[in-house]
Amino acid sequence: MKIYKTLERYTEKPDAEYIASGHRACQGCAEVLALRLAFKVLGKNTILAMATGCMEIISTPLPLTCWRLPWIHVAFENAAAVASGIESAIRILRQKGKIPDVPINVVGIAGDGGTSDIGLQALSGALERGHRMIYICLDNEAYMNTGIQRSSATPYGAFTTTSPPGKKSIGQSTWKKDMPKIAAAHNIPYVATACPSYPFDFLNKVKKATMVNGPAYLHVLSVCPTGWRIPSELAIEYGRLAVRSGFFPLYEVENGVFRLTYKPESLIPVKEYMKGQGRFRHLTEKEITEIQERINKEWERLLRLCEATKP
Ligand SMILES: Cc1ncc(C[n+]2csc(CCOP(=O)(O)OP(=O)(O)O)c2C)c(N)n1
Ligand code: SF4
Repeated sequence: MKIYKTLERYTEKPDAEYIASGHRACQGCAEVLALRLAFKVLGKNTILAMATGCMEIISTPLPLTCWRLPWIHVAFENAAAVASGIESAIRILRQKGKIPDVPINVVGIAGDGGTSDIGLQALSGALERGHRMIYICLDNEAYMNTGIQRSSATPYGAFTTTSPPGKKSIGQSTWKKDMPKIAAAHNIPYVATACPSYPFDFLNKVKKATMVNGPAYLHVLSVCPTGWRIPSELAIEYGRLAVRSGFFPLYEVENGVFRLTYKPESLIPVKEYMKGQGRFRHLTEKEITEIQERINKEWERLLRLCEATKP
């Protein structure tokens, strides 16, 4: 599918907003921007199952909600299980002729904690069963709404309140869990990484996710100025730096075929991405070099995967 540079190509109603203004996201939150864009493509025939995370907290403080869609609260661990149940129910009701046969997008959403830690089991089950649903992981790289605790998606070396750097600690001491590749290992029809700093690439991937017959997994890097300790007006810029440095490559896996959807001519040094972020402020040159070496290796590995799976 070609990447078009107009919103009209992806949605019949570019001006429609499914997240009303007045929600409580922090200034500059790229996570809520990602949702706003995604739902323009998903449209009104969408049912959303959302796990506890920033996006639930900011969008549905009881008794208020900013969602203009059917939305169901789920526990931290089971967004995928609830979405898969909704999908099954719709299928049966259709078979029985109890609801009209119109396309409905069933979407499960959770943060990186709700996905790569506590929701992984439910997600793996739903992907393995082949439900026709879209799962969106909003990866802000920590448990942000409960006070910036580390998750398994927190990058190596980052400060969080549960991975504080000090004389004997570098900060987060494990490397970021590779969730997109874990999803891809389920051999589902569509997996993609995305970032709202590249909005048309992101819209294209959401559109593709609506078109596949089976599960689609979207892993969205969602810059969080509050947790990353950056000025709120720089969220989009940091998303770009993450992609251009190879820290967060943009790629998709369609029926097992890996493809980079944005290939920088050359990668910028990861230091350019890390240097302005308070969460990495304590790192030494030696540690940043170690991170650079790891990124170089993973980038090479991704290029090899793209080459090896070329049809
Ligand atoms: C079983 C369970 N454990 C812990 C919690 C408390 N809790 C709610 S949200 C959350 C962190 C969510 O982090 P993430 O999924 O990364 O979303 P974010 O807030 O970063 O958007 C935690 C620990 C809970 N609700 N249920
Ligand atoms: S803490 Fe981060 S992800 Fe959560 S609402 Fe604020 S900016 Fe967005």
